[in-house]
Amino acid sequence: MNNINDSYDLFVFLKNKNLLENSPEFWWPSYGTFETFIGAILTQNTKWTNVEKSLENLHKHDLVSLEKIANVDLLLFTQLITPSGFKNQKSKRLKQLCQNVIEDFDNFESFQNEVCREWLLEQKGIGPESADAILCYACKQEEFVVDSYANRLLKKFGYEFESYEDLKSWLEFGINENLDKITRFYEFDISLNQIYCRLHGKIVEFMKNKHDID
Ligand code: 39A
Repeated sequence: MNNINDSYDLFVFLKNKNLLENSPEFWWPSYGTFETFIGAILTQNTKWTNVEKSLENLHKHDLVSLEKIANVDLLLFTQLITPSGFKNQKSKRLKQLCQNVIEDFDNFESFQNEVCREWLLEQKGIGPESADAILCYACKQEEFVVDSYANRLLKKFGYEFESYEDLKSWLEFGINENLDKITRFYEFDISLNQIYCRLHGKIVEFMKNKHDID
């Protein structure tokens, strides 16, 4: 079995497996846009393919904008996001969330630049994983997303973590400690946020495609 001492070892283990060859560069489609903000909520407790169907419906109705969702007809919105499940809860929460963003930040660009984890965690229906997904993929902030895939992969390597925050710290620490070495793997300038995106994406793809650790 491969010996994984820290998240740098995990990075090296996943690096040459071509796990992102069919994905966008920073894995999450439309990285850095409002679409990832909605996707981070829609993906709660459902498969990504269902999220894609909801996003397609929203695009067809030209509703992928902060202002439009804040003012959307709730019945129509609920109908359009039905494929991603928990439709009544998610539509109500997403609409309210968009209204709160406008009230506190005025527009999505200011939200991207100014929001912090604490603000997100105060919002109804946003836990640590959704908060970090929004910060990492919609706001390009240096926050690693921890999900059940990361938990299950590290369990295979013999690790168990007591909390979300413990696993997040473990994932971030090994990367930060070896940042110079990691950036040299890339032929282009890559930021810490982008390294987090790619490593998180690799973990998800590795687990979804049922690869083995041997
Ligand atoms: N579970 C997931 C995903 N699976 C995903 N992609 C594939 C592209 N995203 C963006 C979020 N959550």
